[in-house]
Amino acid sequence: MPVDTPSGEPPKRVAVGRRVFIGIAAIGALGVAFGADVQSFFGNAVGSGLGGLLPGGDRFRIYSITGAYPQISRRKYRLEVSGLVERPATFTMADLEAMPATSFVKTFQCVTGWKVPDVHWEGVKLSDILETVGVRPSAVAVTFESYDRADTESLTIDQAHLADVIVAYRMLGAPVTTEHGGPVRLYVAPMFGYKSLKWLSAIRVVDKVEPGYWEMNGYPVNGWLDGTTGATNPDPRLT
Ligand SMILES: Nc1nc2c(c(=O)[nH]1)N[C@H]1C(S)=C(S)[C@@H](COP(=O)(O)O)O[C@H]1N2
Ligand SMILES: [Mo]
Repeated sequence: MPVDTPSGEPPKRVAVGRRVFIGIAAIGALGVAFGADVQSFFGNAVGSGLGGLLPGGDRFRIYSITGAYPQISRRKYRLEVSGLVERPATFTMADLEAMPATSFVKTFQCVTGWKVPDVHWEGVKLSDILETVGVRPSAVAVTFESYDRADTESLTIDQAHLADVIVAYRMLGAPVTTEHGGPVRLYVAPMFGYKSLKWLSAIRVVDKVEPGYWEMNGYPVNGWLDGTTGATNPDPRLT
């Protein structure tokens, strides 16, 4: 039940020209289905730092720019990798699962303030995928596309090679659900949640950083959780 509400994620500097739809799927400690108004109140309250006082604390808010949750079966899922690479490739679920898996536990943080501690993630390192296709020397950045045909994201080549940037197929101890961006989403562990694009459809290696959907709406391109804007970033092309 997507809810037509003004953006749950007010932009820092740039006016949002369109509304962001926030679908509500995972709510209530007891599985109680709150009404949309109550939930959007929680969303706003959490964004203003009251999250710990409310029953919705420590829970994922399910976001979808479009209001829809693209349904892609594991059998039909494909990840296209192209651009400035030696061997463009299309990965199936089986291809991804045959690659070395990496897993870790980390607090998930949305830039609006809500966070979920101790989230277990599993998938393939983005760097392993990039190695498989062979990144050309002219590569500067990587862009990501979603099956929702709305969200886009980008990382520099150096960021894309960090060991905790993964193409995730398991989350919270189970296959990534449709609401959370399954069967495959990106998880950029060192950055705020908006970098972790859901329903990942394509990875393109490109020659410049292309700000994604949330960046066009005012969020920093370098969404480091520690708030730095490039100090920990080894790539001077980014700042
Ligand atoms: N395709 C897509 N990916 C997305 C979003 C979105 O709206 N659409 N929202 C982002 C934001 S702002 C956050 S905080 C996380 C939320 O992940 P969740 O919906 O699994 O809780 O997804 C990110 N990835
Ligand atoms: Mo977010």
